[in-house]
Amino acid sequence: MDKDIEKLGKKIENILSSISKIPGFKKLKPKLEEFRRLVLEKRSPRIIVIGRRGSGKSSILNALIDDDKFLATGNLDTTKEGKVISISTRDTEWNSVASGKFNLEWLDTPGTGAPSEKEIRVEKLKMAINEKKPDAILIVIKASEVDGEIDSTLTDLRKIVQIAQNSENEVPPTFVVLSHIDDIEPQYDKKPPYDPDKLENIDRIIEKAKEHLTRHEIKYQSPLIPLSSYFVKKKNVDWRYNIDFLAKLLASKMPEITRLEASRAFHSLHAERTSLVDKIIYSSSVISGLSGGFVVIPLLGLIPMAVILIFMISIIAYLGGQSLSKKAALQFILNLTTGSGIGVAAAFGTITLQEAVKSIPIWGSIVNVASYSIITIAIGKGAKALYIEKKTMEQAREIYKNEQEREELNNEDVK
Ligand SMILES: Nc1nc2c(ncn2[C@@H]2O[C@H](COP(=O)(O)OP(=O)(O)O)[C@@H](O)[C@H]2O)c(=O)[nH]1
Ligand SMILES: [Mg+2]
Repeated sequence: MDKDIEKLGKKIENILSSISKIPGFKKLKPKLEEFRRLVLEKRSPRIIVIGRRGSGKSSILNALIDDDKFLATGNLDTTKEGKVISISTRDTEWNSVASGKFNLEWLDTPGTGAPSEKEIRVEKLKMAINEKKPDAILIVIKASEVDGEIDSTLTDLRKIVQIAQNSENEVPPTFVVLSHIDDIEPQYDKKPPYDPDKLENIDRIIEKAKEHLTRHEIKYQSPLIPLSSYFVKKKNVDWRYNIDFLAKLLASKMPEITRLEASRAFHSLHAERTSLVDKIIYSSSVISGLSGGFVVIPLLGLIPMAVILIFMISIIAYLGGQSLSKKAALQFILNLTTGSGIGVAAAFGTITLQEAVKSIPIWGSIVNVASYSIITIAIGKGAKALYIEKKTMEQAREIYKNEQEREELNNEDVK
């Protein structure tokens, strides 16, 4: 699927360079440049997580992606039939952790470890960082350690942190997480929101951790993040604390080109996904308005409008965790705009994509440049309803109809 989006993205690049000569493009350029970075140049975020074994590194990833089984804690988890239901990552190297719903580059490392492993691990980390620079670094310290063995932990982690931060350009944003925060007294108070006495204890731990970090000369960005990653879906237990805050912080501090994959992966980022979708719809409407019909784009294969719509729908569905083929995206347009695309659907097996595009009724109804934008917005909102807001096709159709009528009225006013 990702391949399809990439191919379509190349075609959108073509369209963008063709329309860059049109008067009126200049004013829209900043928005379209933003669209280019967010969507066309998107790539997976690369995150380094540093913390002792058992500090909760894997659990943080699980909590962010909302899958309590994804990364193994200890031995591989398998079902009775022997099917692996969780994966484990190799330490101190880049791992592509991915499912149908997300793509991340993840490197976790337990510190330098025993003297026998020390040099190997340092070398491994240097190699990994040479290969790919991290977009963010997370240092994980168990909250209960702050009052105890933190000195030995920080002495050990410091070396690794400094290597991870080593970069010719900018030091990647580095955050410190105080994990297992639910274990702080009073222990019966596990599920947020916490009582005032627990919050007071947490504040005290944070202040103390800050002193330790300064003394060990570990550089990081404020604020320190008290965190709980503990949740077990099957038992209906959810003690997660500040996971949504961490997700937001990461997504906002990493490069713009990682935003789309970050907001796809981190489950709590509903608002970020919605805002991205709105930007995608807006930019697509601008691109289809400018390219509407009269720009000849060599070697495109399909009419520009079809490419733009198929790309827009595919990327919206992708953000919603769904893969669509080009045909499925076209089918969606048919269902949305006519109420039933069954006839053409049946024919999809025997006709080409180009022919199928021509059979979609909206093409005939497009009369002026503004209409191209209107149709794009209306279809985009329909896709948003179905794939992001998880509404029914019926509701999406209603949204499409209203949107189109509303925009047409606005357009009349302007005239
Ligand atoms: N109560 C509680 N347990 C946690 C938390 N984070 C991790 N754990 C547990 O601590 C153990 C080690 O966690 P894991 O994520 O495997 O640590 P890693 O070795 O750093 O990857 C597991 O049993 C987790 O369920 C947390 O925030 N609260
Ligand atoms: Mg782990």
